[in-house]
Amino acid sequence: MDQIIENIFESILDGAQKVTEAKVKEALESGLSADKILNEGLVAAMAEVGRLFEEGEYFVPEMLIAARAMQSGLSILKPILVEEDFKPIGKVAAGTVKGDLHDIGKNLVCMMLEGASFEIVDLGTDVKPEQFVEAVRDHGCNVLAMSALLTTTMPNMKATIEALETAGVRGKVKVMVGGAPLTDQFAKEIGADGYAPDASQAVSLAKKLMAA
Ligand code: B1M
Repeated sequence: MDQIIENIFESILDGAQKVTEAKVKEALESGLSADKILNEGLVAAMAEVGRLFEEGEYFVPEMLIAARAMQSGLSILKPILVEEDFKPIGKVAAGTVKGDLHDIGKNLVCMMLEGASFEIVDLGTDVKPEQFVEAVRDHGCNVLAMSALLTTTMPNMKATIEALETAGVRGKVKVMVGGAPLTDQFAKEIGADGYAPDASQAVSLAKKLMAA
């Protein structure tokens, strides 16, 4: 691993937000690609945070400050990953489902979709089924993107699809789902139109769903 990527990785584990920001800038200046910094530095560090949490070495406060450091690094990469001045190819309503506050993966998916010229209506976290329905109805979204990181909140994806059906708007929107505990099988079971395991595959999926 490049020394500077290692520094970014360590700074996130330490929750050292300012160091993460400085090192991400330094890495870009040294010519490393935003993609490499993102995947080998930021995303890899969060996976390690998860492992340390599982082993009882990290607790919620450590996860939280690591997440803040990761988000600061991400905000520096955003202008590079997302092109300004684009003509939208579709509108996506995105959010983390009810009861779930994890937003790093969802933000990354939004950023990549924006970079691929989708307009994003970001509903944030803890989004109730009726809020998703409202967004589809009020903003005329073509795609609804739901994220869940907790096994306990995954059922709220099905509840959202049911709410779309009840409101009579299910046929107007393609539903895609993702998040670490999900599988393709789960997506099929709940009646989603597609599942993507990561942010870049979320872009291909959204394009495929738009074309269908
Ligand atoms: Co939480 N947490 N957390 N946490 N947290 C996990 C998810 C956990 C797996 C940790 C563990 O035990 N190893 C575990 C869940 C266990 C389970 O459900 N089986 C867990 C737990 C238990 C909890 C709490 C219950 C802890 C507690 O309070 N006792 C609590 C719940 C709070 C709540 O939501 N109601 C909690 C809280 C938190 C923090 C707030 C401290 C913080 C979140 C901060 C934030 O997001 N702003 C946090 C964090 C940081 C994590 C871990 C460590 C990292 C998550 C992350 O950001 N990963 C996580 C462990 C892990 O995932 N290994 C963990 C990086 C991110 C880039 O990846 O989100 O997977 P990810 O997104 C990927 C893909 O999944 C995919 O693309 C992304 C990029 O490639 N993707 C999509 C995601 N959404 C998509 C949507 C798509 C397509 C692809 O289409 C629509």
